[in-house]
Amino acid sequence: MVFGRSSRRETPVEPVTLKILVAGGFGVGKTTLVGAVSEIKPLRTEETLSEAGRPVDDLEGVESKSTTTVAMDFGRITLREDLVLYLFGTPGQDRFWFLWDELAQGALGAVVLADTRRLEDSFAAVDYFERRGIPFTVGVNRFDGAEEYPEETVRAALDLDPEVPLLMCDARERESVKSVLVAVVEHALVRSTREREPAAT
Ligand SMILES: Nc1nc2c(ncn2[C@@H]2O[C@H](COP(=O)(O)OP(=O)(O)O)[C@@H](O)[C@H]2O)c(=O)[nH]1
Ligand SMILES: [Mg+2]
Repeated sequence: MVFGRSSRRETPVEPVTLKILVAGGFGVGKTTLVGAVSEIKPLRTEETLSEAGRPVDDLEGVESKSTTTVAMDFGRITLREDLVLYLFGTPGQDRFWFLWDELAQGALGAVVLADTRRLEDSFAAVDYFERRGIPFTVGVNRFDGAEEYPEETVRAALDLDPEVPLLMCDARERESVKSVLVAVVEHALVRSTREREPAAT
């Protein structure tokens, strides 16, 4: 059998794989987001909230939540045949902060999820990525019954740089989550291109 050029074209292209972090306060929808888009069964490390954890895990506003992510959520989504994202949900509680630096290694960018009823719970995540220069996009997860605020109000409350994308989203909806992830990738690529350009004289 003779192998011509055509057979070479059939060789599958190795996709580019990028690592994206999913952060934000406790109960903001990180596990839901990863589960909504992941093509593999999301690997979750949920632990039933124990009595011991109750005074620490602030459940106000998330009363129906009975499990908590102890280590992380992990999922995968193919955005295009040549572009695969690996999603890592960061643990929401302050007592697991020591895992963040480990998770952040090699990340292209991040999604910071926010709940307008408890915006302050996402301040720490915004600070974290700003301080480390990791490009991020804010996804405002719309919860039923949560008041809707204009984008500018949310931006001001989170003290976001004008260049940081902010999108309204629903962490339960695949297409909605995909739009947020595309925004993260685009924002990170624009920023890295700009950083590589020689400074104008
Ligand atoms: N109404 C509504 N509920 C949501 C949404 N996203 C998450 N939830 C619910 O909010 C709770 C906390 O979500 P979870 O993903 O566990 O939050 P995490 O702590 O950030 O991982 C769960 O009961 C979810 O079903 C959303 O967009 N809308
Ligand atoms: Mg979770």
